[in-house]
Amino acid sequence: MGMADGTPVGRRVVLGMLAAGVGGVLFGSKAATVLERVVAPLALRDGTGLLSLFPVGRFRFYSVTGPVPARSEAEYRLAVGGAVATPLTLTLADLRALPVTRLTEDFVCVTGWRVHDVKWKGVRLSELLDRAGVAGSAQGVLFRSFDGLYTETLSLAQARRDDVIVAYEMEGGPVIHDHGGPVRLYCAPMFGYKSIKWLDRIELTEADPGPGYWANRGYDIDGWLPGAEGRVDRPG
Ligand SMILES: Nc1nc2c(c(=O)[nH]1)N[C@H]1C(S)=C(S)[C@@H](COP(=O)(O)O)O[C@H]1N2
Ligand SMILES: [Mo]
Repeated sequence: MGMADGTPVGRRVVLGMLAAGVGGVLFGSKAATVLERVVAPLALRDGTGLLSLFPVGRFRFYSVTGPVPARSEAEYRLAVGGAVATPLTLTLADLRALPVTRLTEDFVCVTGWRVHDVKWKGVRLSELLDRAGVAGSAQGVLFRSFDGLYTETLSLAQARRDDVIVAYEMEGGPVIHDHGGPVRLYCAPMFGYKSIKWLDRIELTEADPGPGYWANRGYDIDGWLPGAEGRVDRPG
């Protein structure tokens, strides 16, 4: 989200050309293109986070916490816990060994930017829930990020949709760090803020998990894209 939604760019907003060093941290030292090195460091800071002003590739990057320490594919673990029969700790290899789901959908941020036909690959969240064995007492799902701040939540029915995946590939390659890699949630029927980046824990909660990071700040807790709630999964 980043740009103060629906409000004119106000005095809180400082348009800063970040020092090249800061851009390097935010966008990764392995930035592949000149675009990423030269253009991406032009960022808008609005008091809630940092948003790249110009697309990098087809995307903008957004993080409420600014730079997030990278986690390598080898050290990455995803925990599934809380109200489950069998808590899981999954490596990236474990995730890749599970049945694959591919989705191609527009990625839509509530602030107005949209990326058409983004290809995602991962494992259905429902697959992980089934493997962990959701307890009858579970009321919802809470997602945590290794940025240490961002959270998201889904109802059990939302979490079981066919178009909600734990994604490890995007646009034909690994989910890169800036996009929340090695693993992020991709919740196709909802606005981008539901797709938590740098996912490291999925928790089945005994109470209603309530709002996540942005819903706590006024956004709709469900975040349905127009028409998407009743939509059936379109694989591909
Ligand atoms: N951990 C974390 N996840 C996050 C965010 C964030 O700031 N931190 N921003 C959300 C918002 S508002 C959007 S639009 C998308 C942006 O994804 P991108 O940076 O890959 O374009 O990630 C979502 N997930
Ligand atoms: Mo967003």
